[in-house]
Amino acid sequence: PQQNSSEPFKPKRVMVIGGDGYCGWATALHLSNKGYEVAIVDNLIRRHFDLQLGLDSLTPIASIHNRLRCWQSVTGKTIELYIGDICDFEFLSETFKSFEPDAVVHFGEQRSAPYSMIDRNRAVFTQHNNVIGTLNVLFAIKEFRDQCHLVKLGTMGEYGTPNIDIEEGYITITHNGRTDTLPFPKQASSFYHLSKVHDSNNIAFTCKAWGIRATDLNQGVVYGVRTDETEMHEELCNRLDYDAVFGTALNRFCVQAAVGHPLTVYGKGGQTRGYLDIRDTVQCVELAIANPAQPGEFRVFNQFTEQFSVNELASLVTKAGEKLGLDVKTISVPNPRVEAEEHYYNAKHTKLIELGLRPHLLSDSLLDSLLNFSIKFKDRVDTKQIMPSVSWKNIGVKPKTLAA
Ligand code: NAD
Ligand code: USQ
Repeated sequence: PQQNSSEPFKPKRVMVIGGDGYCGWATALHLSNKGYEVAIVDNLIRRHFDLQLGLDSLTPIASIHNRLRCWQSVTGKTIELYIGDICDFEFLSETFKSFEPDAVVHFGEQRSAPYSMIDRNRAVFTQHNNVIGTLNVLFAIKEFRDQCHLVKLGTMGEYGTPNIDIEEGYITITHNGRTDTLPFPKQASSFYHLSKVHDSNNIAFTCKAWGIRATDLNQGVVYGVRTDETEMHEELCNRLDYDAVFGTALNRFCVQAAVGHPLTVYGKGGQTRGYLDIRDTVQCVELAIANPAQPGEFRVFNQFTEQFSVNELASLVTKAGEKLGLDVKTISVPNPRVEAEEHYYNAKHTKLIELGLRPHLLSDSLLDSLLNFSIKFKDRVDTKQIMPSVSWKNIGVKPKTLAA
């Protein structure tokens, strides 16, 4: 049944698409722990990418079925599971009709920039999977659950690195004497990051045309692995990627330091991005759900807590590693990407703070804990997966297997 739009909107039932992944798993448990009724929707394709490319998480991860059985035995709480592809509209319709979500958190995309730049096939897959998946979610909301709030994971990378301050979604411009508030210009720099721009445009349009309520969370790079809930049992442990395709900057540097591999700074290392602790990812999503967008509103939040250059991260990890007796070196790797290596960067990020976010800033203790965590699992590291092998310039139509 459709919800009655005259009643105050208090979300209780949350569908987490991509709930078997890094951000989604932590978030699904957090929301379940906070008393929401949670369903995970995932086609497990991320586990399949790892098999195809010969990669693995630093941490051993249980199957989604064992993860959920464990969660129930530890907390007594049940999380529903729907295994399937959101690009399959029939499957998605059934999950909507069966679960009747008040909010959908959509993490379920191919999220690696290097993956999208391996070859033509991966570029096309990434844009198809991400753009069509999101379009299907929008149609499902319109058709089956028109008051449902879409909380969509976007990326800070949609904005690129302009030579002006980055606003939260919109910028007010005066042009030839007239003034308007317009979407902030987008300059994404991979087929993956571009898929998020296309998603944002589709969501903005359906908010206007159909009255969908949506929040686009332009998230920065996430680091860390532990959250209160994944700490409860070893079978609830989250994944931690350190390879050059799915591993992200700070997580990779901690694992590199733990195994004695030099830190891989690409190019000049002045590349600056917004970063946040995974404990803040779950907090931000919870805040967005608890304070829904209005019908027809397309809200954009910049979801990160601090900005760092790659050189700054390398120096922080070097210092933290030395305290643990590690000898940490840094190398400059020829940049496999096409991106500015020295640039202005100042991105606003106040809207989530205004909603009550209390950030976990990057501290010595977090670096210490992430380094110790990496040391604990260092025998699982395949050092062949550390150096980058995907080049933005050399992408072509020939299918690649990416043997290290
Ligand atoms: P992840 O790859 O660990 O998880 C994504 C999950 O979505 C996987 O479990 C995968 O199987 C599932 N999925 C993908 N396509 C699907 C489909 N068509 N149908 C059903 N399930 C599908 O990624 P993550 O790091 O958890 O990122 C989650 C979201 O957050 C992504 O949208 C990503 O763009 C965004 N994000 C991540 C980061 C980061 O640093 N990890 C930073 C900013 C934004
Ligand atoms: N970098 C290095 N050395 C490394 C790895 C990365 O110098 O070993 C540099 C990259 O060149 C880039 C920066 O660090 O300039 C960030 O790279 P990354 O791989 O950590 O992150 P990115 O490719 O931007 O993608 C990640 C997630 C993606 C999310 C994005 C947020 O995989 O899903 O959208 O972070 S953002 O960067 O804000 O767009």
